[in-house]
Amino acid sequence: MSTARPDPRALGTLALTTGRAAAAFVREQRPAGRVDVAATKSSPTDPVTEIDRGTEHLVRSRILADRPHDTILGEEGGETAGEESLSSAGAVRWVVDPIDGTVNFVYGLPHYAVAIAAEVDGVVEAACVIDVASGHEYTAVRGGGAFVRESPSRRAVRLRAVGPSQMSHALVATGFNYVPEIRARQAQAVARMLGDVRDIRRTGSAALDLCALAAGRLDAYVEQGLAPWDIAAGGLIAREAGAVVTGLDGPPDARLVVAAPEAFAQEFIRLVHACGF
Ligand code: 2AM
Ligand code: CA
Repeated sequence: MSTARPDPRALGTLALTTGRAAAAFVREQRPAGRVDVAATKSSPTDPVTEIDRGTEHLVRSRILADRPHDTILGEEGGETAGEESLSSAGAVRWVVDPIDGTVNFVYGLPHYAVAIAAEVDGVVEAACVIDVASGHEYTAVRGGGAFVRESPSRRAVRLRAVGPSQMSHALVATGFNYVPEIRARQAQAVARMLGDVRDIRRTGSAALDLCALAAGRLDAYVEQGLAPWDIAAGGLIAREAGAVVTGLDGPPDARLVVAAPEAFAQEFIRLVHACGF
């Protein structure tokens, strides 16, 4: 089947309307207080996984209702191939994290997000990250800039990543993998970095860290052990706000994600390597 190359703005609109519906679902499904994961050991899945799955199902249904031939990669459901082979020109793959910041979600810390990215021929062309608790909507279309709206009715404000005047003033976000041995190594690298920067933040949501960098609320970001759905949407938003988002020897992947405003990126990347990330 041959398709015209999809319009990235139309993909962005579908990402945003879908993300809004998904965020509303997460908001409505989350019980008050701390989600008691342990209390439901007798059931086959815990309530968090249920909400995760329900949210991803909603996202998949909405996208496929509009674009039935697309491929979708989601944290919960894995990759479901569309009728359109990914090797054919103009093929679209959606990369979906139904809840990024799961531990915050469990504890009732208001810092978790729905993240949706649309790739065309393997390149992220449109993305949205919705901060579920605040309702803030971060969006980007490749080449068109990154924006935030405080709510659907508010006007979109352009985002601009801002670097620090010097390394010692850099506020750096990071995260730790769930695997104990990996997080111990990450902690050593972070400990080495602490003496060179203003301070470290560990917010628990990679997608929102990248949006915060885009909005100038952080100076840099480094993390290891992430999956494509953690970084696809936030990565485009950070890039479109003027940040470099890179990996160990090319694009970011599970081995390394580093992001910093363009003017500060090379210096920060050197520090990341020197610290042993
Ligand atoms: P999650 O909330 O969807 O699990 C926190 O540092 C960030 O890392 C979150 O975005 C979290 O995503 C992600 N994360 C932590 N450990 C991970 C792992 N083992 N695989 C993939 N993502 C992980
Ligand atoms: Ca995630």
